[in-house]
Amino acid sequence: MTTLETVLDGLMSRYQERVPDVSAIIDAMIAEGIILRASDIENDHIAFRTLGVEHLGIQSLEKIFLHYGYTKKDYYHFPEKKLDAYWYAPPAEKYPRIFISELRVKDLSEPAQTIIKSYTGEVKSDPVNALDLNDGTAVDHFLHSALWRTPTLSDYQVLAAESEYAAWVIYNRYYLNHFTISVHNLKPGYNTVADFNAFLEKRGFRLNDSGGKIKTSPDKGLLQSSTVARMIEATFAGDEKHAIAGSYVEFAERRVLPQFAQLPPSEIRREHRREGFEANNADKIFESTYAAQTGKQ
Ligand code: OOG
Ligand code: NI
Repeated sequence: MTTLETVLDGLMSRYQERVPDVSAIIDAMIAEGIILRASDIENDHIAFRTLGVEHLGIQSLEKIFLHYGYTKKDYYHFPEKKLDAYWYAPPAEKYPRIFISELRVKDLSEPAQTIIKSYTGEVKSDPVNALDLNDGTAVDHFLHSALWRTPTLSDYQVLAAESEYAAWVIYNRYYLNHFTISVHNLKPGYNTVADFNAFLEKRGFRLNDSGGKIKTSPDKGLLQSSTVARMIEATFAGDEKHAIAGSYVEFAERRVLPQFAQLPPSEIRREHRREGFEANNADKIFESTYAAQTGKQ
């Protein structure tokens, strides 16, 4: 296994343990005869959330994936949610794209910034610089260990009132936010987001309906949907327990670009389909962990 594969495997196994919908969806796909085994799933992309403060944020986390041969691509900005993001193209088609977003902490209120910095201030230098990136086990451990003390429930709640994203990261840190099932190469009846959504809903999965259940790019080439994050029991400082949003699962359909519309289906590869992401789709997908979707405070 390459170092990148060790890191990706570690992310996926922790994510699958924490997010029961992952196994439930894979099992439903097998039961429905859509795939034979989990490894038949094409992972379109994975996503992380970060805090834009000194020593952390995109500039820190991205170093891991740039080291493994990922290429930094387009920038996206989300003014209302106070977020910035980039996507990264993988070194080979068999690996997922990566989407990393970052909270513009300096744009939050003073009280929210003070809370965030009381935690992130414990990080005195960029932790990725201290990592041996060729040691996959060390990187896996880093991505699943605490960079700051366990937050208090009251700090979590104050943050959530201003930025649900901030609250999510203060508790969940670099846990994978989602992986994404690529639907366009599945068999007919399941190979569009519309059809796949129908299958998911028939099986009882709840979809994020912010802006509609199907998020479509203006060029109509990228269609996305996602489940609503299930609540997980979080243990805050002082052993206080409270249910908060965990992670979710996303679905993506990348249509063939108009200039390749005449290609026979057997010749269609990744480079013939719509690439990248779409800010308006992403803006709504972020809400998969927000109370308006999860239905919980
Ligand atoms: C990421 C939301 C955006 C996409 O594919 O556009 C996204 C998040 O919730 O952190 O995943
Ligand atoms: Ni996504």
